[in-house]
Amino acid sequence: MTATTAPLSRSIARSVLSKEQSEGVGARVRRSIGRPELRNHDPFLMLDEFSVDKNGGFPDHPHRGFETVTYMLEGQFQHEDFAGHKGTIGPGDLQWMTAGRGIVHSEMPVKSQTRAHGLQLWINLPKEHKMCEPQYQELLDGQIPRATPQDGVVVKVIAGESHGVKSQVYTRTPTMYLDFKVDMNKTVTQTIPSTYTGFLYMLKGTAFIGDKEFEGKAHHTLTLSEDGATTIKIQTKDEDAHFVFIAGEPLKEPIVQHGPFVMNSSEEIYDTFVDYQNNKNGFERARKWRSTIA
Ligand code: FJE
Ligand code: FE
Repeated sequence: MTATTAPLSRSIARSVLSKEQSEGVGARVRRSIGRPELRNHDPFLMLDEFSVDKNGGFPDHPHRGFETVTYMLEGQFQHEDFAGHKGTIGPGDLQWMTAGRGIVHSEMPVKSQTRAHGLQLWINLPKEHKMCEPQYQELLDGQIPRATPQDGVVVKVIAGESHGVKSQVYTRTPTMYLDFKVDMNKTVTQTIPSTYTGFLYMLKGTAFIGDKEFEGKAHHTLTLSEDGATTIKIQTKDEDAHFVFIAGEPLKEPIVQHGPFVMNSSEEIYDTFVDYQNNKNGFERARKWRSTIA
C-alpha cells in the first residue's frame, strides 16, 4: 500500500488470549505467536511468556536457522551451551542468541530461586543468514537504553528505536523490540516502518490502542493492522500498563519448521537431522556434550 492511501495510525487486527500450557520439562508457558491462531507472524515464529519453578526448565536441546531472544522479568535463569558459553540472567536482562548453523544448549532456572519468569521470542533468519556462525548479544538491564518521552512513560529499547533512543543490538532480520511501562492516564505514540508487521503482548494492566481505542488486557496478543501506517497510538486510563511492542520486516521466504529447526525447505530440514545426528556442519561440539546445569 502506498503512503498516499495509508491511514495515519495502525489499528488492531485481532486480539488473542494466551492460556497457560505445559512446555519443556515441568515448565508452563503462555504462547503468543506460534499458537494455532497466531502461526507464523513473519518474521516471528514464537513468543512464549514462560514461568518455571526450580523443578522445571528446558534441558539440553538444539536450534538451527533462527534467533532466540530471552528477556527476563523475574527470577534468575541460567544457560550453558556446547561451546562452553554460560551465564545467568536476572530481571530486565537480555540474551539475544543467533543460533545460525547450530547451537545445543540448556536453559534452566537457578535452583535456589522459586520462579523464573520471562519472555522468549523466536525470530526467523533470512535465507542468507540461516547457516551463519552462532552469536550471542547479552545486555544487562542497566545496559539497555531507555526513552522517557514524558513523565510516567518508560520505554526500554531492546532493539530498534523509540523517541530518538537507539539500541546497539544487531538484528539480521530488521526488528523492533520495545518494553513499555506506562502509568495511568497517558497517551504515547510509537513510530513503525510502513512495511513492518507487529504486535503487542500485554503483561499487566490495560491499554487502549489506535483511534478506535481497542482494549488490550494482560496475556493478550494484539496484532497490528498491515496498512502501511507509520505510527501507533497507545493510551492508558485508570490502570498502569506494562507491555512489549515487537515488530519486524517480513522475510516472505518459505518456512519449514521441525521443532527447534527452522529452514526454507524439507530437504534442508532433512539435512539438519543428518547433521545433528552425525555431529556435522555446526553440530561438531554436540558429540558427547552434556550440560552441567541440567
Ligand atoms: C521447547 C524446542 C524448544 N519455549 N520458552 C521444543 F527449543 C523448546 C524450548 C522453549 C523455550 C525455552 C525457554 Cl528458555 C523459554 C521456551 C520453548 O526450549 F520447549 C520444545 N518443546
Ligand atoms: Fe533454547
